[in-house]
Amino acid sequence: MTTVAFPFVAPDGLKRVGVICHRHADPDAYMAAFAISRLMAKKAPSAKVEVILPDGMSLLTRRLAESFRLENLVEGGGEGGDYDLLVAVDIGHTELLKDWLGRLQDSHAVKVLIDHHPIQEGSPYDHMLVDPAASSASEIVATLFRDLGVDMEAQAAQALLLGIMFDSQHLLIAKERTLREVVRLLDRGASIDDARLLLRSPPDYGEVIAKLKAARRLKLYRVAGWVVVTTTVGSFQSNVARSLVSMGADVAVVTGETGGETRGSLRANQRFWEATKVHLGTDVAASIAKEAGFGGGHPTAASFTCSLSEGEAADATLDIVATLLKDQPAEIR
Ligand SMILES: [Mn+2]
Repeated sequence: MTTVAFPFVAPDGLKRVGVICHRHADPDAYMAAFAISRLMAKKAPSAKVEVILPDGMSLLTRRLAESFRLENLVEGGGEGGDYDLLVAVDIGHTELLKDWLGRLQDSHAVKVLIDHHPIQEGSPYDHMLVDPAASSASEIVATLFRDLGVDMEAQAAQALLLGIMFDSQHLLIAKERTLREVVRLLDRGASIDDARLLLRSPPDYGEVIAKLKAARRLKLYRVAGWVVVTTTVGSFQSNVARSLVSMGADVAVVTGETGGETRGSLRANQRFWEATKVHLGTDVAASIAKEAGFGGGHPTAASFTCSLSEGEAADATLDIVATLLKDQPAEIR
């Protein structure tokens, strides 16, 4: 029997529920999944709820997961057999489900997506709770507790606060609705000081070296008055792109070859997005990946994978940005 509200199926009939994160799960995906497992424990106490990590988690997530342990954490393929309900959280591109995309498509389960990334065409879900205006998947889950009238315990509130803070640059880019949701989480017993402490990472020298190498190889352009930088590095592309934007670049394009493919990470500042309406996810990453790869993301943060070399991918991305800005890139030496 299907119902109109989450989980879109009568809870008493549920035996096995899977909550699927994206590959290399970040704190938003993991904490949203953690809170959903708590929500399901209340809605369907007799169901076994598994949180599924199709392809690992980030270092920070792994550290946080020690304080937010899950009873049934499935890493990789997991056990066989089917589920009654599958909830995918914070996925973005279905490609990020890795092997679980096939499992999901073949499953007889009711399939639900909870996401703040734009909906893709041909999504394999029966129901979608998608709100691209939300800061994070965690924010959507926080709202869900309220809508369903499910009591939220302090640990679930803390988990959701961590997810929201991670995806909103520690609330720096949080909108009013997000801040209101955060206050509700604090009322439920979450602590903002604890969240800040937990999200602080010791320096990772692999990342430090990647950033400094990328800085050494940096190419600098002026395009329609904007400062666009490109560089190549084999790892930590998104962290490198983020730090280049925090140094003042309007747009950063970081590409690198790993395991026979090229990954690209794109970042822009809010000023660039507001003035140009060039959407790094749908206009740039999706377009570079169209020929041979996949890509997408948000207006100011996007990524792609493609079969071009890292240098070609950086040049092609720069060309797309320049075309959208109706200008030629002028290299600054
Ligand atoms: Mn997210």
